[in-house]
Amino acid sequence: MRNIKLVEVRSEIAAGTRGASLGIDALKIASLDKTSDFFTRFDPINVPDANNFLWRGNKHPNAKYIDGVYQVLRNVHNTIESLRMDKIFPIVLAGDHSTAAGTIMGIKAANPDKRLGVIWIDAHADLHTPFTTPSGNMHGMPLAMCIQTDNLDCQVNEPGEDTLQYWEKIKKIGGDSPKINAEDIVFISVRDTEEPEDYLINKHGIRNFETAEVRQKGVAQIAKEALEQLKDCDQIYISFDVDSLDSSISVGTGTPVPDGLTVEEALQLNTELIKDKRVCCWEIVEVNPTLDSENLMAENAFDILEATTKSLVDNF
Ligand SMILES: [Mn+2]
Repeated sequence: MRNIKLVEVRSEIAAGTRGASLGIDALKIASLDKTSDFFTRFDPINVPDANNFLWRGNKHPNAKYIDGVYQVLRNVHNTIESLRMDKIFPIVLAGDHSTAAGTIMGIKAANPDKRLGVIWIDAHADLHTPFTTPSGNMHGMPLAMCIQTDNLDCQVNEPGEDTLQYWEKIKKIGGDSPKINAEDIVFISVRDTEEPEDYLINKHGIRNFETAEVRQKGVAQIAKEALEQLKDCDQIYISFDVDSLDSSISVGTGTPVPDGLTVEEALQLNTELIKDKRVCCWEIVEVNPTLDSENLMAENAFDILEATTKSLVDNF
C-alpha cells in the first residue's frame, strides 16, 4: 500500500466569500454522520494559514491579500515538497483553490526533472493574473502562477508596485521556472471563463472535456482520454474543485455554476483517474458549509473523497 498522508490547508483568504476554511471540518462532520472511520486511518498534517490577514483589510485590489496568500503558498510548498521527497502520497483537503499552486510547486520542487501534468476538474479555468482579474480573488489565479504567466496581452488592470512584488515572489516559489507547461493542463467541466482565460486556453491549446462530452462518451472514456492527453508526463496531480459539480448540488461552495457534473460522475471520474500509477497527489477544495444546506455539499464531497482514496489504496 502506498504511504498516504492527509494534508489540511484551512486557507480562505483567496476566495471571494467567507467560510471555505470551515470546509475541512464540514468533511469531518460528514464522515461522523456517515459513521466512517476515514479520518482515523491517516495521520493529518496541518499547514498554517494566513486567514488573520482578513482582519487587517485588503491593500491589493487586483490580488486580494496577496501578502497572506504568499505566506500560505510557501507553507504548502514546503509541506508537499518534503512529503514527496519521502515518496508519500498527499491527499490535500483545502479551502480556497489558490493553495493548489503551492501543492504543484511542492511536487515540482521534490522532483524538478520529472514532467508534471495537471488534471483540473473545476467550473473555472483559474488562469487569471493580477493584470486580468475582474474580482481580485486569487483563487482564480493558481494555474497562471504555475505556468508563470502575466498574460499582458489581455491586460485590463494596473496593479500597484507592492502587489507586483508579491506576484513575482509567488511565481518563483520553488524555483524561477514554470512548474508545468500550459499544454500539460487538462480541464474537465470548465464552463465559466473570462476572455483573458479563453485567450490562454486557445493560445496553448489546453484541452477541456466539457460536461456534455463527459456525459456523451462516459466517464471511463474521458478518464482514458485525459490521461492519454498527458502521455508524455512523468507525474500527474489531480485537483478537484467541488464547484465542478452542478450548481443544483454544489450549493455549499463560493461560486456555483450550472451545467456541471453529477456526484456520481465526479466520483467515478476521480476513482478512475487515480488508478494511473503516475498520479502522485490528489486534492479537493472549496467546500463552504456557511453557504450550504444541511451540510449536503460536504456529504457529497466526502463520498467522493472516501471513494477516491479507496481506489488509490486498492489499486496499488
Ligand atoms: Mn477552482
